[in-house]
Amino acid sequence: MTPIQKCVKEKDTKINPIWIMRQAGRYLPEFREIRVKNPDFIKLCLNENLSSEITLQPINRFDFDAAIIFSDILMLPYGLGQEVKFEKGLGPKLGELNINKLEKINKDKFSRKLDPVYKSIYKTSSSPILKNKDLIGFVGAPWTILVYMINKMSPKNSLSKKIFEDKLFIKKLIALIVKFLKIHVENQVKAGASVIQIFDSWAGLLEENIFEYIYEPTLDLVNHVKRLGVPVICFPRGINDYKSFCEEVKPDMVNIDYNIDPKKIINEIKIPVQGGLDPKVLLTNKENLNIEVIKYLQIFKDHPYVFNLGHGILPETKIEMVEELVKIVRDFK
Ligand code: 1CP
Repeated sequence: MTPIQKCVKEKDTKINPIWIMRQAGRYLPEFREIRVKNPDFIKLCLNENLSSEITLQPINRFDFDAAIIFSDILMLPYGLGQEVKFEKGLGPKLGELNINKLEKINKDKFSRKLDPVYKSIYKTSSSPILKNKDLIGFVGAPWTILVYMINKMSPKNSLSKKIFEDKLFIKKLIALIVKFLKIHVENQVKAGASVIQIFDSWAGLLEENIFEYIYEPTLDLVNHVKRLGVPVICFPRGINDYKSFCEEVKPDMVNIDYNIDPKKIINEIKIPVQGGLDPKVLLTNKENLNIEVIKYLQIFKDHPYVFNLGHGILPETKIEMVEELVKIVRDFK
């Protein structure tokens, strides 16, 4: 059994597997080297050899317990035929959203468009360096994908709440997104992903309709992953109430964000937990890192816990701080 599977299925508290969100990314010089030669981000994700190589870069360097496939949550709208571009400094830019066109996309066409992602998973999963490690496949949660598809850019840049007024349209689009997320997840598991993580990066935007837009569609997707026989981790970033999220959606594991008090979580949540550490702590110094990391490890010492951050690692993070982080986690217990 792989480390995360052990944590989920056996509720093993003796080990704290470690991996970090965005572990294959711009803080790694070897990633930057490939990235400058490949300015088109989507094309890079669709290059199965490079995507596989990038996926393994952080494993080669830090011996993490899990790899996460180098891809993006926005490959879903791309697979549905909506244009997706990444502009330097601006983040993603999506093209026109035409629901009539989207409704004409069938399963085969979608899967063919994303086939390099599945080939990359297949190739990576058979790599000897991943023996006894997890290979995590992932998707964005229905709500977060909907936000990007409708807003056509990161809500960080600008967001008009007005775009969520047409409830009928939203319901229709969410149903379509869920249908294709299920196909995307299924293809990833068939290709060799041993765990699925669902990123709901913009769950915190929603103040009402949480049941309809977050809990219900995510539960539908979570049940689908469970039927495929692999553990499913949810990351509802920024949501106020992790307790009711876990009770309603019932993931196998929940990733907490860095604004959440881990002491509150340990009293409220029975399922295995992942993450929490503020990625900014990695920008401070080793003494402070030690204090903050030990805090999480102590709080979760009798709880199945996968060490991770409370959001993605920042590009300016120093390699030696990541090395120190792995050492602290491995030396504990
Ligand atoms: O070089 C670059 O500029 C590319 C940066 C980059 C990378 C390395 C993007 C653009 N995506 C990725 C890969 C990626 N994205 C991975 C796999 C690699 C790994 O984790 O090691 C994963 C799991 C994601 C997930 C992802 N993409 C999320 C969910 C997690 C989160 O950060 O909240 C989201 C929201 C995206 C969209 C996205 N992709 C990239 C950008 C700049 C954004 C927009 C973020 C925003 O709205 O601010």
